[in-house]
Amino acid sequence: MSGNERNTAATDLRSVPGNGSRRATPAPRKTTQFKKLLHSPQLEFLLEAHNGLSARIVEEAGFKGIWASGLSMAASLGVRDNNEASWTQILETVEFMSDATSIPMLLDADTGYGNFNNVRRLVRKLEQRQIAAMCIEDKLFPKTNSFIDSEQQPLADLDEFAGKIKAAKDTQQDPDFCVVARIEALVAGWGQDEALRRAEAYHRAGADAILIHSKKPTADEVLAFKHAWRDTCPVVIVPTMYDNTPTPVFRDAGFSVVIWANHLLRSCVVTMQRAAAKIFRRQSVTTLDGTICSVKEVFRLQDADELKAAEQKYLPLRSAAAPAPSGNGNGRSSPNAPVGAKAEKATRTPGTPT
Ligand code: SPV
Ligand code: MG
Repeated sequence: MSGNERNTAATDLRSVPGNGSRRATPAPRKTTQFKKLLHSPQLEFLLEAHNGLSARIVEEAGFKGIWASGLSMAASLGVRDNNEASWTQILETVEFMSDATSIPMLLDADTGYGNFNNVRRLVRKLEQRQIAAMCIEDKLFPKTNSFIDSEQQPLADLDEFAGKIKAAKDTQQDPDFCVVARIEALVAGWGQDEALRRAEAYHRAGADAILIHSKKPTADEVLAFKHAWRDTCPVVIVPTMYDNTPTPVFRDAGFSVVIWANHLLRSCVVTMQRAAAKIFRRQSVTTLDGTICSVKEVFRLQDADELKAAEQKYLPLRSAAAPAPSGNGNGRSSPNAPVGAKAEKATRTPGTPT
C-alpha cells in the first residue's frame, strides 16, 4: 500500500508509543483531527515539539496537536533557523515525531524549501508520514527567523506565494490535509492593509487558515487584523513576543488556534544548562536527585513495555540450559538452539532492559 493510499483510508490505525508498532483501534485520521481543531468553536492550542520525545511529552500533557517548530528543530540540531538543516533532515525529524504520537502535527515548513515544485514534493512526503498540516510563510528561501532583523527581510511576491498554496492544495491526496498560510507583513513592517491584502489572496488560493504573525510586545496588531478579517477563515496566532496577553483575550477575539511555539525547547535549555553546570562543578551526579527523571521514566516514554510484550509474542522460546545464541548478535536464539514449548525452563532473550 502506498503512503497516499494509507493516508486516505477512512481511519488511521492509531499509533501507539513503541517504535512504529500500531494497534487496530480506528481513530480519526490526523488530518481530520487537525481540520476539526481549526474549525472548532473553542480556542485550541498547539505546543511546540522538536523530536520524538518532546512530541510524546506534548501528547501526554493533553494537547490535541503539535507544532513542529522550525526554530526548535533547528536549535535542537545545533544549527540556526536559516534552513541550515536540509528539508529532508526536517522530514526525518518530523517522521520520528509523527511515529511517536497519535495527535496531529502542524509542520512549520518555513517557505516550503523552494518554489511551488518543491512544495508539491513536500506535501507528498508529509502525507506519506501522516503529518496533518503544514504552514508556509511568505518570505524567501533561505529564511531567517522572524525575530532577527525582521524589517530587513524581504517578503515573497504575493502571486508567487499564492501559487505555492494552490500547488500544495492541488497536490494533496487527503482532502483534510491543511495548508496554513503565514503572513509576515506585520513583522516586516508592511502594515495592516498589506497583511489583509495577502490574507485575501492566500485565502482565495485555497489556504485552510491564516497565521498572522507579530513581533510586537502586545497583541494589538493581531487583534486589529482579526477584527478586520472577521471569520473569513480560521486565524492562527503565535504569542511568542506578546506572551503576557491573557489567554481569554485570544478566546474573546475568536482566534482559532494559539501556538506556544518554542517553550519546551526553552525549558529544556535551562534544565540542561543547570544540570551540566552542576555536574561539572561537583564532579558528581549525586546531588541531582529530584531534578532529573529516573531511567525508568525514560524507558516508559520509549514504551519499553510494548517491546517486552512483543518479545513474548514473537521471539522463540529458548531453554535456560541451552547455550547462548551463537554469534548472530541480534539477541535472538540461534536457529540451531533447542527451542519449543516443551523446554522445562524456557526464557527469551530480552531486547530491552527492565
Ligand atoms: C517557529 O517556531 O519556528 C516559528 C515561530 O516560526 S517563531 O519562531 O515565533 O517565529
Ligand atoms: Mg519557524
